[in-house]
Amino acid sequence: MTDFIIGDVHGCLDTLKLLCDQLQLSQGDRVYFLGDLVGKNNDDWGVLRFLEEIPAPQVILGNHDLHFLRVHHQKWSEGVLSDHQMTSYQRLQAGALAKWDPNSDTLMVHAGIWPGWSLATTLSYAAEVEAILGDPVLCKQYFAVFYGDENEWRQDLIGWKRVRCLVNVFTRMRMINQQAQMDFSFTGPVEPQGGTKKTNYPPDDLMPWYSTRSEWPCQQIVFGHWAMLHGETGRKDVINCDGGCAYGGQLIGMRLDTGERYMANCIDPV
Ligand SMILES: [Mn+2]
Repeated sequence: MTDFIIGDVHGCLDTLKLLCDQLQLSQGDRVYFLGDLVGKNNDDWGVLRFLEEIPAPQVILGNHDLHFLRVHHQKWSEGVLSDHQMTSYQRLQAGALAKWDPNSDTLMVHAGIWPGWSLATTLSYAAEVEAILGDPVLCKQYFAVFYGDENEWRQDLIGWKRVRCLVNVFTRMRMINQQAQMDFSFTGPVEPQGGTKKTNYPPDDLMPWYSTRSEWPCQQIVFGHWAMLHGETGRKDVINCDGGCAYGGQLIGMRLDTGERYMANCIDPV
């Protein structure tokens, strides 16, 4: 009975199989996927179908997963996908925006959480979006107004602006500016705390979302989404597991109870 986390797969099916061989999964184990299972022109449907072979897969949704759901929503709702694709679509659509593992007191999200959110707040905001994805009528309406750069969370946001802002926090956020707004343009590397400054690091008025606070409402937060961090935040309580597999890097796995890491070098075409 071991719990594992796997970072951003991005359709890299053969690399995922390599990593799963290393994890030596057995019945009773649980595997949390940190989001972006799909979406870099690799074998998206193949990865989703492979989840059938993984014991208790726990899907957290990333920005690419939501885009994939939107792209295939019409065909899914008309029932014209293949049987396997119908099942795969439904499994992805049932994914979460945030998951919390009580045994290790770990919060898992694709991109991040807003500064100041408690654990209960985070899970309830995630549930708001999950409820929309799970409602055929609301989901269709949401996908019609899908894109928006709402960059500043406020509790009094309502309607689709609220939904889009929550989705931006959970699935797109990296940097926050001095006005406490999300900056969606910077995707590059960040100086590790205690590290040495390099020239391609971000402007001084931006900081990573996880640097906005020194303590979390849980033991640790694990996230993906940010390949240029190369799996390093410089902090033990905020752990990145995106090894940039989609860019020829590694797919990262992590054991939840011990923090032990596993790496598979990407063998899929990128
Ligand atoms: Mn992402």
